[in-house]
Amino acid sequence: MSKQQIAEGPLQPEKGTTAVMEQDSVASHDPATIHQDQQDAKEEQKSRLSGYDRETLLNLYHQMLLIRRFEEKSAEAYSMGKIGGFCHLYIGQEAVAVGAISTIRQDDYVLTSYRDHAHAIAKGMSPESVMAELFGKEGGCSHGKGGSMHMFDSSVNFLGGHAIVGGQIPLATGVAFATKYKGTDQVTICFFGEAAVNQGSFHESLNLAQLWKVPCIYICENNQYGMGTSLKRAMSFQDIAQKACAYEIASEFVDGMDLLAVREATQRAVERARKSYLPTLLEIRTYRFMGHSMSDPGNYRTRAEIEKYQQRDPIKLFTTSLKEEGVLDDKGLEEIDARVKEEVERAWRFAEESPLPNPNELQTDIYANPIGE
Ligand SMILES: Cc1ncc(C[n+]2csc(CCOP(=O)(O)OP(=O)(O)O)c2C)c(N)n1
Ligand SMILES: [Mg+2]
Repeated sequence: MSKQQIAEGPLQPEKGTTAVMEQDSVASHDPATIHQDQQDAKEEQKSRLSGYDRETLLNLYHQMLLIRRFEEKSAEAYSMGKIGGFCHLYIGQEAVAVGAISTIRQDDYVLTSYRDHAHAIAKGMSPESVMAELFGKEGGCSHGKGGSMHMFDSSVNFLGGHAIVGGQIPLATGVAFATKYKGTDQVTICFFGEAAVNQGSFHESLNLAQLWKVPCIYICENNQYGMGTSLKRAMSFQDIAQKACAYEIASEFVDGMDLLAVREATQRAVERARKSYLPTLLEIRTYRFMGHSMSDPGNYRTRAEIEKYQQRDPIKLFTTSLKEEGVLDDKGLEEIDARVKEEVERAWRFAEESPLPNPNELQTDIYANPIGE
């Protein structure tokens, strides 16, 4: 990638950094194709490992596993009636939040959609405060009044958790503008799903981001579905990264099942934002293994399709790469597994034991005056 391109405009997908998962098609469910695809993904990831020290790799692995087990425990809590309202799980997409957020500093900003538990934890919020929020308890990050879709913690610059599709995109653009205005070198990462790309707020934000040169990294987590509607049925032109051309913004396609590919693409974008105040659009192709939310019957896709992507499970892929390259053996894996289990149990206990919010607190932390006052 030339400096010229970075400074001036849109990038074409780079070879070697852009192992793009094909959009789904029935033909690609063939077991031989799946096997080959798996082998290629593993070899590509292994070729990246040498650039990392062991501690960094183990931290990344630990975070992905923590988020996976946290989400599994949340599903259990939901089915036991401990969590009310909506609950959107992130299982299958862990490499995106962990890979991207691991490249930024604590004083950088992150905003995301309602599928937000993973981003909150990856940005530094404790599993306790996230689980207690899910349980609607006082110990939650929003004192139990936000719930699953409204994780928020300004002390780690995690600015939500937004339920309106695409609503966080102009907010993130404004946050990035503010940091530039103040003369800091902070960057902002804005995550959103591919269905948000059809919203005007996406296009308006990208237009201003390039016009005003704001240090914002727009990460489209393309999991191929917006609720039960596939991307193909909702978007006339589906190469989302290429939409950046309309605004002369740099962009890349990234394989979202490869943690290290996500990390490296985000690193390039962060550098561009921090040093040159330039935005980037990353289209990260991924897949959610669970339904849209806990109440989704999931009858819009086949089991074969889900199983195909499960073969590319980002955690399984990373585990195999680490083992085959001798970074971690079975004993090491078991140790991390046990540590993660204990962390998630602790979060559950904390949420259980935390009191319900005091009814007197109903009107604190709200912007509008109650009706009649
Ligand atoms: C403005 C708006 N329109 C519709 C909805 C209802 N809705 C909730 S989630 C969703 C799909 C979003 O899909 P995507 O952006 O791909 O994110 P994903 O759920 O796949 O992470 C829709 C249409 C909403 N919350 N906000
Ligand atoms: Mg989606």
